[in-house]
This record gives sequence, C-alpha cells and structure tokens, in this order.
Amino acid sequence: MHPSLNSKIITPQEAALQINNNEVLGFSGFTPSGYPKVIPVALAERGEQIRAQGEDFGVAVYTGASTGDELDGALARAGIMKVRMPYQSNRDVRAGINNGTIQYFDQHLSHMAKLVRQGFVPPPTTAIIEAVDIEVQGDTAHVYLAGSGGCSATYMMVADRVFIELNSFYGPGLKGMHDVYIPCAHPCVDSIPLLSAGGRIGKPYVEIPVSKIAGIIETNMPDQMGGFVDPDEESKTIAAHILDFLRHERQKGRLPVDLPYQSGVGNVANAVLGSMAEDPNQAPLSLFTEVIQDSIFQIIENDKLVVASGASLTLSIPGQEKLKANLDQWRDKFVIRQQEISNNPEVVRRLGTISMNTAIEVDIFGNANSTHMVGTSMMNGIGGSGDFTRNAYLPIFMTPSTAKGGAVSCVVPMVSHTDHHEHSTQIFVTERGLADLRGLSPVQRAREIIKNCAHPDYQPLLTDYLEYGLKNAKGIHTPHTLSRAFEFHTRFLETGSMLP
Ligand code: 0RQ
Repeated sequence: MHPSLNSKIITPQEAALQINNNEVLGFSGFTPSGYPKVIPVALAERGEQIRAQGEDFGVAVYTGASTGDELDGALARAGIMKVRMPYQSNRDVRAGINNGTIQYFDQHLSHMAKLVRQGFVPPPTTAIIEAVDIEVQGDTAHVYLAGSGGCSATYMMVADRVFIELNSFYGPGLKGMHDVYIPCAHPCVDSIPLLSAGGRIGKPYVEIPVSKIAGIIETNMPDQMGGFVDPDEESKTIAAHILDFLRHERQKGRLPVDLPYQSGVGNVANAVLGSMAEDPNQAPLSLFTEVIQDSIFQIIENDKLVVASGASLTLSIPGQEKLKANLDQWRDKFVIRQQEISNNPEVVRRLGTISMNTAIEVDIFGNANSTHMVGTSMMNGIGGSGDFTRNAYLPIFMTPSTAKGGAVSCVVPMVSHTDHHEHSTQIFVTERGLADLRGLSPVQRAREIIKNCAHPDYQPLLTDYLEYGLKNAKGIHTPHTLSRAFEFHTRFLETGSMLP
C-alpha cells in the first residue's frame, strides 16, 4: 500500500459507526471470494446493539453474488439486512427471504452493475471492498481487487465513499489477474472488444479519487469457502454422460474443439470439469465462466488449461494455499472480470460458450427451475445460469433424477417455478442419461426426457400424465392437464413424498 494512505487506517468498528440507517451498501464478493470480512461483522454487532435499544437499524446489501458467512450470515442474523440483491446462498439469508423479513431482488448477475449505473435501483452510497493492494498516482488511487471482480468497480464508481479491507492473505501477488472494463453507457453502442476467453481489454485495477477512500482496514484472512467433497457416483455418472455427448457432437463435426466452457457452482459442476481434466481425449480447455473452482488444479496438472476467465476464484482453503504458492507460475492463466463482462450475454454468445448448470427440477416439456423449492421457497437465486443458458452455443442442465432419498422426482410434469423455459434449454442430463431436446416438439421432448432422465420409480407416473393429456387436452401441442399439473408437488406437500 502507498505510504501516503497510512493515515486512513481505521478499525472495523470505526467504519461500522459511519454507516447510516437504511443506507445502500455495495460490497465486493462473488461467491465466498473477495468479500469484506471484518466490517460486516462489526456492522452486525453495532446494528444488534441499536436494535436491542428498540431503535430501527437496517441496510440494503448489494454484492456481486453470494458471499461468506461473515457478511451475509452476520448481517442476516443481526436482523439488519432489509434488502438483498442480486444473489445469495446463505442459510440465514434464505430464512429471512422466505419469512418475509428480507426483500430479495433475484437478478441475472450480468445485469446488476448496469441496473445500478442506469439508476434503475437506488445506487450504493458506501462501497465496502476487499483489495490486495492500493497504489497512488497524484489524486488517483489504483485499487487492486482481491479474489473476485463482482460489481466492485461500479459500486466504487457510484458510491460517495469507499472503505477498503486490505487483505494480505494473497497480498500483492494477485496483482495483474483482474481485467477491469466497464462498457460505455447508452446511447453509446461500442462493442465489448473481447475476442477470446483470455483476452484483456481493461486495467488490472479500479481507479477512484484518493479522497473517496474513507478508511482502510488491514486483514489477513482466507476466503471461508467450504471444501469440495470427492465426487460421488451420481456426479461421476452425470459427468460421464456429458463427456460421451460432447465426444459424439465432436465426431459429428458440430462442436469445434476450442469453444470455451462455463460451469456452475457446486460439487456436480466441479466433478464434470474434473472428469474432463482426466479424460485423455479431452483437448486443452478454455473456461469462460463465473466461478473458478478447485477442479482448475486438476485441469492445470493434466496440462489441459488454456485459460480460465471468471468473476471469482471460488477455491477451498487448501486450494487458496495452492494458488498462493504458485501465483508467479499461474497468474497469466487466470483473468478475473467484473461480472457484467464474465457473464455478458453478447460475449457468451459470440465466443460460443458451452454452459453447464444445475437445476432443482426440470419438467417433461423442457422447462427448468433453478431457484424455488415447491414453487414458493427461494433456494439461492438464478445467479448466472440465465446469462449463460439463454446465450450458450450449447446449454446443458444437469440434476440428479431424484432428491431427498428418492421422495422427490427432479423430473416433474410442470416445474413449480420457471427460470429457463423450453425455448432456451437444449440438453438435460441426470445420472439415468441424457435427453437431447434440439429440434423436438414438446411431446417428442417429453418422451425423451421421461425415457432418458426420469428415475424408473417416476417414469410410469410421468408417462401416465403425458398420455392422459394427449387423450384429454383440448389442444395437444403441449398436452398439460392443468388440474393435475402439480400433482407431484401437492403429494409431496401432503405426504412428504412425490410417490403415491
Ligand atoms: O437439500 O441438502 O437439504 O438435502 O436442494 O441440492 O443436490 O446439493 O445441489 O448444491 O448442486 O445446488 C440448483 C440449488 C443446486 C444450485 C442448485 C435439495 C437437495 C439439497 C441442494 P439438502 P444439491 P447443489 C453459477 C450458476 C442456481 C444458480 C446457478 C443453484 C439442496 O446449483 O443455486 O445455476 N443454482 N448459478 O435435497 C426439493 C427438488 C430438489 C430439492 C434438490 N427438486 N425439490 N429439494 N433439492 N432438488 C454460479 C453463480 O451464479 C454464482
């Protein structure tokens, strides 16, 4: 850090004292990566004290995506999170959303920064950002972000003041990984000049006036990212189906070898990339994705990484240690972007990205639900799954065929909430097999999905639903029987199982 900034060093409590009731706060962080870790905890403590005295205190929390428990969990448990956008995956935030105490605006991640800059949502007045270094040139500070890009540049640009948590865990070794680029504002129509997954079009830091820095807090903490479990048989089988399919597509000449991949968050997604890394026939991979998970090390160690572009390094703690030890060697293989670029629909489509995301449930006609449990309860949010699915060269959705020990079928007559509709989806995969929906009518899709993806315990029920509709519906293009469409979900709510 530039020595002229020493006078700005404060404690997290001093920062928290300056936050006002009902303020909109823009935090860094995209998944538990690169999020501030000590100011939110101090703010939660302060908020709890104020509320214990019977006074109102709450804030709106904008981030890149989900964050760590020191941010989301702490603010939710303190009861001071009033508004949340655009994505979360924290148990306590989820509880607040589903009991109505937190107003959640679940938004495509690529849209968030623009919504703020366009003034469509109230802009953050304070930005709270994790960084690895700050340089100063004249009146300008160059802020080098930590493990994620998120919407940090936009929040710092629009906020009146910025608090920075300067985390020495990675330290300045991370400098050079970020590519910070903000598209011009309409009516300007310049294209984003990104022509490859690894292209660099911006600066490695965010520029702000030094005068905006309201305080700096020094920390030394890894991101609190839970470890990945070794892939289970189900994940490995799903991965094997996807690899077989990609091989088949390549043989047919429909899949150029060097198209980039996006892969969603979680153990299944991690397992798919891990399997690709181990496949001797797999050509080196470019990732144009959001979350760079631990499977990246398998890809690097098998000499299969061309480049990994994402909005965050979502690594377990051993993964963060590994990266830190190899930063000099690997830095050029990574590009961390602001999420409006990592997830940019136009760029996703132009590069020909192959997307692989997990759904909560899919229906027999090709719609997917990524967000809601039994139609009403929010799980996490749409995240980047829509940014990629709608624009991918080849969009793939995966899910185990059942959940809750078989009591729930993840293939249902009609999804209880629609995030990705039949016009955007193309490939569904479960551990039972893969359904290629391209070019198929709704009834043809239903037959493929029931045959290849549904669990055998549920196949007769789904077939009965389809055949009943074909006999009785007024029009049979999409032969739903509306009075029965949610019979699986209704049975689950009444008996705890979708099976009769
Ligand atoms: O609950 O642990 O209590 O049993 O849902 O399910 O199988 O552990 O799945 O962790 O991979 O998450 C879609 C939520 C999958 C995630 C979703 C229950 C199941 C379990 C979790 P339990 P799993 P995962 C990139 C892309 C949207 C955002 C996105 C997600 C729990 O992938 O949030 O794609 N996606 N972003 O038992 C009732 C069903 C169920 C069910 C599963 N049909 N009914 N419960 N469960 N299916 C990342 C970003 O955007 C940042």
